[in-house]
Amino acid sequence: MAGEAQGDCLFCKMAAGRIPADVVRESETTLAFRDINPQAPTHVLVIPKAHYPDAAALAAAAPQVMADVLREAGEVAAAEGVAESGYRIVLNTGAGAGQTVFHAHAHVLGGRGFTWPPG
Ligand code: D5M
Repeated sequence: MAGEAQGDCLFCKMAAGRIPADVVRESETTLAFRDINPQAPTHVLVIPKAHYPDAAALAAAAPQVMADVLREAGEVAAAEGVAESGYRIVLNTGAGAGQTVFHAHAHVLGGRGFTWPPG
């Protein structure tokens, strides 16, 4: 059922504290931790603690939690000192777009320049 922890999900295990995470922020509904393979000086993932396979599914089933994720992304950017210079929030959705972990997450990338279109 939507939102229920999945036993084989890496980010569900991190949300439950069963796999270590380099946590930078936590709220009642979200967890923010550093990406293990950073693509920018600041690269933090913000996840809902509950399981949804991607951001669109999260927004459809729990729009307030999606709003929490985006608010926390902004708080991370401010805390990391990248809000002024600009930062990127990325929601890879589907394997074809580069999603590799099928638990919704927002990438918060900052601290360097960005090009458009993205790769
Ligand atoms: O992004 C999934 C991201 O998850 C990718 O940038 C690596 C990151 N990742 C994978 N395992 C870990 C652990 N254990 N800690 C921190 N970050 C991790 P996607 O958009 O699905 O490609």
